[in-house]
Amino acid sequence: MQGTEPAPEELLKIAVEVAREAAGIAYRMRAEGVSAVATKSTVTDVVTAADRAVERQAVAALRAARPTDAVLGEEYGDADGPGPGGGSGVRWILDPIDGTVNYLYGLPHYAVSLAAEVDGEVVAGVVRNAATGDEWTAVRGGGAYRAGRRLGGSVETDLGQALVATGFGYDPARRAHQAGVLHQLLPHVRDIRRFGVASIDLCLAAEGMVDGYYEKGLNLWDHAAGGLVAAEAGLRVGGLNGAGPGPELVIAAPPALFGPLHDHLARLDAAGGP
Ligand code: LIP
Repeated sequence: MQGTEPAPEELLKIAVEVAREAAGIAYRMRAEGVSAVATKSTVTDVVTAADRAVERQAVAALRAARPTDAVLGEEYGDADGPGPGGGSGVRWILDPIDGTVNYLYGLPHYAVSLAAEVDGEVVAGVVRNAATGDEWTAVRGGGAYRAGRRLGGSVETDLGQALVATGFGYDPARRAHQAGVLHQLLPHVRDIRRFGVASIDLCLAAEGMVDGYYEKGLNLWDHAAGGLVAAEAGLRVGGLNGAGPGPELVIAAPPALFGPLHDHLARLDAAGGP
């Protein structure tokens, strides 16, 4: 297994096993009652004991499966320092509980998000809603699936008829800027949905349960796996002006909607502000 480049399907198999076990722990700890352990970037950016426990367990499982891979996790960062460590060329990108505020409040909408990156390119990903068991998977070039059904995204071509999901950061100044963008975008779309979990938002766009998604301020672990699911469902996933998806902005929409949505977001400086 080590030394030769692993097949994306092989990495997906490991990702799904690890994500299912991690989701089970998250779900059980939720049932036992959750308390915020600490705050991170702002007083509303909470981390729970479960975020940390799930990440430790998932990293240990990944280490057992592929000892020389690198792991980047939301709570403990780069286990092996910047970039692929251990010489395998593989790096796992993990959000142990995406949607921590939902998790804290008991909203059944939070996910384990795990992607495998080979030589800097995400080639496999899984997003598992730990509360409902909904699970989205993708392999680069191999399509995106949920419950054995291949996903194809929305067929909507008119932005004015589009249901768009988005999200807001933890910094009040950033939220004020995001609200300004939303205020001006709202008259140009059907409606907005704010579910609170970027990884699942991207998968709902892959399913066509929303027609598009955008958000500023995401970390790689928020969008790596969900972004592959969306791309493998035929959506365009990127930033502004040809940039890739990143902290400035992540936009995901079918090709027909990506341009109009992009242009509004550029005009409204959605990648700007604090
Ligand atoms: C969350 C994202 C969500 C965003 C929140 C937060 P977390 O990630 O999934 O889309 O709006 O501000 O970043 O903090 O729950 O891992």
